[in-house]
Amino acid sequence: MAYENIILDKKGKVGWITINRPEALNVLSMATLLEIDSALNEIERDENIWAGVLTSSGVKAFCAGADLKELGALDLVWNMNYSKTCHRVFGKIEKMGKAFVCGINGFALGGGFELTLACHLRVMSDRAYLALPELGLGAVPGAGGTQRLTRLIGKSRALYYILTGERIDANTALSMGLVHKVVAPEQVPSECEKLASLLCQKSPFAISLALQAINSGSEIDLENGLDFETALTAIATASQDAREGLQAMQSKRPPSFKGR
Ligand code: CO8
Repeated sequence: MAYENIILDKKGKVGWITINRPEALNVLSMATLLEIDSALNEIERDENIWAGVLTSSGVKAFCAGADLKELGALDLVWNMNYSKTCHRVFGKIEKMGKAFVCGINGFALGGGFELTLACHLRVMSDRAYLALPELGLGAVPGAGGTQRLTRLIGKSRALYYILTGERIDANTALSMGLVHKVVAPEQVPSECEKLASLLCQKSPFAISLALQAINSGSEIDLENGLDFETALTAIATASQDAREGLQAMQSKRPPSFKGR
């Protein structure tokens, strides 16, 4: 499929989605969201793609959030549909079963910040910042911010950043575990590439099970979460990849996983 607002690249086993409207601060118009959705479907269907990178063009803005020109019409039904589309598309990243690295190369505001939260690993430029300015616009962080940020950094901190809209710089984000790596702006793509290629050395089947265990398990009580973990461990044990992983270990050679 041809895209206008994003670029989809397949480099080896990694699918790269780049939001490509730097002149418009890479805002998430509905059209852009739907293109991201289609690109995710392509990545999901492609068995040769084992991991994803989500980033954007330029170094000023990773994404300035929802397109305020669209949202500004204040059409209740349209805006609810927008929020639900964000939930559906961002949820696809989270639950697809392939790990996504987010390259935050500039500020990530509102829906842009919320998009980063759906990815599994985050690399942030030391000049970037994150913020949820929605309350100051008379809106709420309606693209998953009230839920995912709270789960990632805890209720107390999430309350602070949502209520104040205060900017979170890269080192503060790192100290809270909100991002995993902080690098110079020009190193964001190479650091994403490094992490993604590390992911591609693991069994993609085991990664999908681990993501399921973490995503679903963290929403239930510990006892049921541990039972779920045992069931997923049994499934992993029956895979060809587990056999290959053990044989490779015993023969002191790198494993050659197939995702089966
Ligand atoms: N949407 C559309 N246009 C934007 C946006 C945006 N989010 N942000 C900036 N622009 C436009 C500006 O209007 C301006 O346009 P023009 O040149 O035509 O006047 C241009 O981009 C450049 O902006 P600035 O001159 O302000 O550039 P600066 O470098 O000084 O500042 C900032 C850049 C910091 C990004 C500043 O523009 C800003 O604070 N923008 C608002 C960002 C924001 O509030 N984002 C959150 C949006 S709300 C959201 O994402 C909620 C998602 C979930 C809601 C679901 C409920 C329906």
